[in-house]
Amino acid sequence: KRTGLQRLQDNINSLKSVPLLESLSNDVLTKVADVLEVEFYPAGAYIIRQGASGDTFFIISSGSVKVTQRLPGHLDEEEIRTLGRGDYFGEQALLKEDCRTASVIALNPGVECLTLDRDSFNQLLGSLSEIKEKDYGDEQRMNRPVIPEQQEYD
Ligand code: PCG
Repeated sequence: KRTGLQRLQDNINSLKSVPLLESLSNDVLTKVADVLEVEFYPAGAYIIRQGASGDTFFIISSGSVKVTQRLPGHLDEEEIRTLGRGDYFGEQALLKEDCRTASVIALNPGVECLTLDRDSFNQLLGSLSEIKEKDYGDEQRMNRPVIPEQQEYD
């Protein structure tokens, strides 16, 4: 049977392989490992729904996810990118105290995430420049002209 201390050490070790967290001191990493929760999502599950409110930050510890966005003037959701082990998501709604700006969907055969709540995220990770300076290129995507095949004609 694994003790709490062994689990904490496992968590610290897996956090050390996350590029976002590379610059953190052992002290902060230990605090992150102490507060994080492990969550599992089956394939197809909406981990985040665009437009919903949310208070959770996610780091993928195994599996991959699909990020989709509804764009003005388009009927369907657009697939933006896929993210995998060591990638993170869900920081935008926490930084701006706003709604989720995209949907995130678990891919085959399921996804395991390390999650932090809003307060822990703000305290421990909110000041990382990688997070503050992240630019997904949403502006360009929103302002892109609608190409003819996607327009509807009478
Ligand atoms: P959040 O909280 O808005 O929830 C959806 C998440 O998808 C978002 O935070 C980002 O972490 C993540 N994401 C990944 N790629 C993109 C992208 O191109 N645009 C946006 N807005 N979010 C993205």
